Amino acid sequence: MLSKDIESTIAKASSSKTIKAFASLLLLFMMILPVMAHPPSLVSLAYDSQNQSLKVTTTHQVSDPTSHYVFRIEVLKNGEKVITKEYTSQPTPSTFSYDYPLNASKGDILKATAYCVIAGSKSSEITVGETKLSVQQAGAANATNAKASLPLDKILLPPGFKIEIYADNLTFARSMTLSPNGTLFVGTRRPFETLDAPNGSDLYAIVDKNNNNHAEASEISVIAKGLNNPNGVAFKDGSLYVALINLIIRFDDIESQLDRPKEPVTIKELPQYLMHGWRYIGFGPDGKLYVAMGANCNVCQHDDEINATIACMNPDGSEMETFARGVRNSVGFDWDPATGELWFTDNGRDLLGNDVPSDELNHAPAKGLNFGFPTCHSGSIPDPDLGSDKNYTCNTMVPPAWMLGPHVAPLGMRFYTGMQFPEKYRGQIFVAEHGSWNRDTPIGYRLVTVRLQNNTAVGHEVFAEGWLQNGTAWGRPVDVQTLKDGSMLVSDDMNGVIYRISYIPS
Ligand SMILES: [Ca+2]
Ligand SMILES: [Ca+2]
Repeated sequence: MLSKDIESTIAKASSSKTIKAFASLLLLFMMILPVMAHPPSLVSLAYDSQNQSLKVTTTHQVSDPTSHYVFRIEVLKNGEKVITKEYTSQPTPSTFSYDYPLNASKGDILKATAYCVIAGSKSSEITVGETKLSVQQAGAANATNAKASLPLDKILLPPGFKIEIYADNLTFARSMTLSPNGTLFVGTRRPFETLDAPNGSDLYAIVDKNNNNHAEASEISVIAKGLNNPNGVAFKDGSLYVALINLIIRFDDIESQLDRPKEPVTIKELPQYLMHGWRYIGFGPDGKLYVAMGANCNVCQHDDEINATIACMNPDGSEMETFARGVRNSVGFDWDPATGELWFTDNGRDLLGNDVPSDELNHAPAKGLNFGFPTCHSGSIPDPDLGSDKNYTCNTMVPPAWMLGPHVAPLGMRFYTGMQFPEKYRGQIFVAEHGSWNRDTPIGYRLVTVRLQNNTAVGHEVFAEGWLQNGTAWGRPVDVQTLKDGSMLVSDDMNGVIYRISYIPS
């Protein structure tokens, strides 16, 4: 609307073709810029006392408003829910407004939250009768030069451990993998709000050439730019495998050409699902490439066999088959070095409340198991819509090996195979919790360990916390990776950094 007004104003001011052309260019620039330049997502409220009507205006930049849209608007009056409206698309690919009849009087506090169908929500609040409109800007944080300002002293670790910055300026750093030579590869994924932005995100490699346990700028290579959310990385026989949303690609002989790699080879085409489409990959002890295929929904039944599974294939992409089904959204897995068996994290469905279901750590000792989604959550909770058939039972599904808690968002996980950390950590699973996005009281934003005994999970404790302070997160752990010296790297996509946690015996 704003752009149109400006265009017509400029066009009216003169009939000259040049000025009209300039106005069109300006309009084009204004339309393109927000998508290219990591737009903020805004929610603003305006209350019309005379007509007893609330206008909720949302900015949500998307390329296709029928597949990526604000699906729910909720309004609270003085803390009580008074409006819930659901939608199956949004009216425009950028800014749009909805008007709702609402009785409110001076002093009432109105809070509106707009929920994206993929993930993420934005809120804003006003007090009726106040002249100044309260607009809350809540774009995803993306400080890439944050090294100096990150409050690492807030991170609590067990005695003897310390945390420092290993690498920074790695915009949207996500999954990590280490080659046998010690090259660290780092995948990335854009924030939910700009997942489909045309400029994509980059892929990094780090070689700590001077062995000082820190990646100087000269030790970081950008392998590729502008990829479609290259979240997953895996390394085998000299080649780097990268999972984008819609492709798995392979860079051959990558370590000899980190700065100017040859064009990658596509080994597999995957569906372009935005929701839960950021793929995690890894090579199993069987030499197969495993890929997590997240469900293309919060909760749904689907015809697409590949949806909500962990699949595996030959390294050339052939003979893809389902390894595990009923997996909603796994963004981390690893094989127990003691047994060769797969363990994986899974993120539970949303919108069942603050405290259910629990996110999961799962154990898949064999192919062909079903881990419950979408009918059965955290082992015993039938889905209120899809699992309520009385003929249905959770008994045939594999329950979680360990309940990690609701909405903690467990992503990367690894068995600790190093020798630097004390004995009690060896063979344990470290899990990075990205943290909740839609829980009233935020939870997660930490590292936890799960203790195994006789191939069974028997305990769970917090290892590192402090990224969440007074309900506000300043960092979000994504993946963990042990270095050869036994120290542990932790990626953080909110700050675009990798931390290194080491242990120094007293
Ligand atoms: Ca270095
Ligand atoms: Ca499950």
